[in-house]
Formats: sequence, C-alpha cells, structure tokens
Amino acid sequence: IVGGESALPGAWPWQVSLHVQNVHVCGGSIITPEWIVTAAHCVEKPLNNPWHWTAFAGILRQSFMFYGAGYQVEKVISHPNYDSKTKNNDIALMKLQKPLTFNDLVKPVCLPNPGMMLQPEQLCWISGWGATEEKGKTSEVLNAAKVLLIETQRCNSRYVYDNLITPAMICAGFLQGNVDSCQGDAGGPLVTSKNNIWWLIGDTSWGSGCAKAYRPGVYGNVMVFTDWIYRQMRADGEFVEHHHHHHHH
Ligand code: 4AZ
Repeated sequence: IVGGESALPGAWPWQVSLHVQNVHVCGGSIITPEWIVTAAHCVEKPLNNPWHWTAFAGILRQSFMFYGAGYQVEKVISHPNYDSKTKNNDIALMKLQKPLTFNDLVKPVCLPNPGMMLQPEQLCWISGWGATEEKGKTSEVLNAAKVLLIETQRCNSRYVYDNLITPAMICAGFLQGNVDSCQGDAGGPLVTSKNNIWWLIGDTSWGSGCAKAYRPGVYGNVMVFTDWIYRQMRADGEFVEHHHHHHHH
C-alpha cells in the first residue's frame, strides 16, 4: 500500500497474508471460517497446488507469522474464465484445512449482493503487506489506505486505461496518484462500509506501476462473482455430504 498508514489491531480483521515457503506472496479476505477470497493471478500454476500455501489471520506483523500459527490450505479454486493476459476474472477461492476461530482480530467480510448500489465515487479502503513504494519491498506491517471508486467509463478513457477495464474489474484510487495498492497487495481486499457493515467490493488485481497519476489500482469486481463464489462453496459442501452418506449406507 502506497500512501497509507499502519493498521490498528482488529481494524481489518478479514485480511489474511498468504505465504509460500514462509514468504508473503499475496493477500486474501476471509468470507467464512473456511473460505478465503484472493486473486486468480496469485494461484497460477504451479501455485494452484494448495500445499504451497499457508494463510495467516489476525497477525499484523510479518515477523510474527511462523509456521505453527498458520492455516494450511486444502483446496484452491481459480475462476474458470480467468485470463492471465488481460487479468479478466482475476478471482480465486482457497478452502482451509481447518476452520478459523473468529474473535476480535479475525472476522469475515460480507460478499456484496449483486445489484448493490454504490456511489460513483464510493469511499473504500484497501489494505495489505505490499510495497509502500513502486519497486519497494513487502511491508513488515499491515497498511491500509482510503481510496475512491473511479467510474469504469472514466477509467476506460484514453488517458487512463484505454478500454482495458472489463465489467469484471473496478478501478479505485485517485487520478492524481499518491495512494494505491502495490506489489504484494494482490488478492487482498477493497472494502466499503454501508449501513454499518463492511462489504468486499474488490480483490486487488493489477495496475500500471503504483500510485502513478492516471494509473489507479484495478480490482476484481466481486459483485460480478458473488453467485460464482456461493456456487463453489455450496458444491464443496454437497460433495462432503454425498461422501458421508456413502459411508453410512
Ligand atoms: C501487484 O503486483 C500489484 N497499483 C498490485 C496492485 C497494483 C499493481 C501491482 C496496483 O501485486
């Protein structure tokens, strides 16, 4: 996160750090005790194999994340229409081997309802352990920043992203630059508070550099994926249920 501030304990309780071989690689968001939303580009082959991944919840400092405090990942589901070249449909799910225990520091964020009304420049927040400057290194502490949604028509204008923004993406930040997500924040949350509830509006996906003028952050448009997410979680539950029945009869 560029232009943000270090997070207070419990401020972003859905934020997880996703590690590969004890190194922070991507962010993610807790949506249930067992399921994490992240970006599909974080789990491209060979990292689509769940055994590469450990998730850390409720810990602000990278130096406090050690193997025993992590949650092993049991399953990785990448969006079937993810396009690695255009980053279209850049969303994935991770299922944990053991459920998280929710407390003041570990809590889920709500999935948005399709058609949920947002202001054209809705106030949102981004968070993560990504670089605090372009080409910088991963941050030791969790950072967060306030950003505004940017209408797709503006974000697609010739002086911004010139029609690279699909309906499955959403832009947020500031056209003057200075505040943005950056390398290492990918997969993490873009959230907004409405009716006193925090909603997962986006998952950090891409951008041209970090915090540059006319190059805002681009996020997966989670509202477009809500139905797909529920379907994946339901299908997984039915699979477990189906196997239990065979065992008993
Ligand atoms: C990344 O590589 C990344 N400025 C995340 C966000 C942005 C650029 C790159 C947006 O994780």
